[in-house]
Amino acid sequence: MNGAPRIDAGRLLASLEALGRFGALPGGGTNRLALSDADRAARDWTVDRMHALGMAVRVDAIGNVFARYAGTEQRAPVLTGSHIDTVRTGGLYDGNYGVLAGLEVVATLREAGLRTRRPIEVAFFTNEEGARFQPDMLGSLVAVGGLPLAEALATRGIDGATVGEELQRIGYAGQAPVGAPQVDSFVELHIEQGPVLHQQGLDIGVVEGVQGICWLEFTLEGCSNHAGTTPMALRRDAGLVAARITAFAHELALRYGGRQLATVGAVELRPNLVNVIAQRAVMTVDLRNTDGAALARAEAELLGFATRCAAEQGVVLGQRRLARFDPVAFDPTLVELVAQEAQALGLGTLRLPSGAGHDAQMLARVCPSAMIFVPSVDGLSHNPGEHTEAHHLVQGAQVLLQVLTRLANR
Ligand code: HGY
Ligand code: MN
Ligand code: MN
Ligand code: MN
Repeated sequence: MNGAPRIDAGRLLASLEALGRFGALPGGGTNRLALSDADRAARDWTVDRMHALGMAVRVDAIGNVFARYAGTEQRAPVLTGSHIDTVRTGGLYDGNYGVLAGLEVVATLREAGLRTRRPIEVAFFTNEEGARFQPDMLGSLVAVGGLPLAEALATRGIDGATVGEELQRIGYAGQAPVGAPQVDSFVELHIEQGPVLHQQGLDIGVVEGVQGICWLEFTLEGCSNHAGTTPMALRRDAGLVAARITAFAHELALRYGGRQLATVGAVELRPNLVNVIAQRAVMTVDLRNTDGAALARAEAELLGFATRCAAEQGVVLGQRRLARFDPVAFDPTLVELVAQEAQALGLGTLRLPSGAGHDAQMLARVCPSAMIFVPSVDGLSHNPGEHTEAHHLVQGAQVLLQVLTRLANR
């Protein structure tokens, strides 16, 4: 174990519990949609902690927040961080852990009177989840120049408000310009959100990349009619087409095998009444694959099926892409550095791809990036039961401290 200072376990764990207060669900877990009142309160609390650590804080025009712990030299910083927005059924750790562990690293270095050569910056990015506004990773995508700011600000969420309106409302329409941050490297610490590390009894995931993501929204316009008088052959049933697309997506994933995944997470029927044939259905399909070409084939096949099925039922199909990101591979040198530091601590490691999307997927476009995973008990996430054992949370933060220190002293 080299002379690196040790993470303060109690302080880290207490900060995770404290942040979990904002948007806390009655039975446990977190509902903190991006730019909601709960997100504003969580942002304010996190910025206060950044200031308390003597960090210089800036907010950019899409609401990303960056806090800098000055180095001994004026050079491009090493960046870490993640997100603090959650899905409606979130846990304590998805995103929050990477931000608070970054602040714990700074607190530990500061207490030890240590400064690295390069500054260390800790960030949280806007709307990583993509639950309220699509696409996901919106803030980091704009930060790296992947989406024009004006287009992002005009994005209307599932509740009708735009990103720009909500940033103004909660006071996070920042002054700092957006556009590829001048950073040396980016390292994101995150829970795995899948079952692999926990099943194999390992401690650290050395993440080699992030799989591709495709989010589609289908709008199906049929004809509402009486459930008791309309012969089956005369129906234009939007609900039937939605159900068939759902079944097709599931079977397509099984047929493709490998790491192909398909999820229909949202379906809304109108008028949504027991005795009325559905006039309208709006649904989403989430496709993922580590193989970019297979993902493109799956998307094309699904669109073809939806088109045919809607036509057969006399239903008008509308479609739009909500998100589309190719798989990314992280920087091999940084990936190796993560493995070395974890193994130097005697931790069990495994190299693996990330199933979930992350801000690192965007930062990898502009600087060498890597991720560190810690186990998720039973792989549960996007669920209030999301859990990571305390010793894994502390070990992950210790690995982050040592990786950041090595990078910031390069
Ligand atoms: O959808 C995802 O993979 C991430 O949680 N935004
Ligand atoms: Mn996350
Ligand atoms: Mn998530
Ligand atoms: Mn363990």
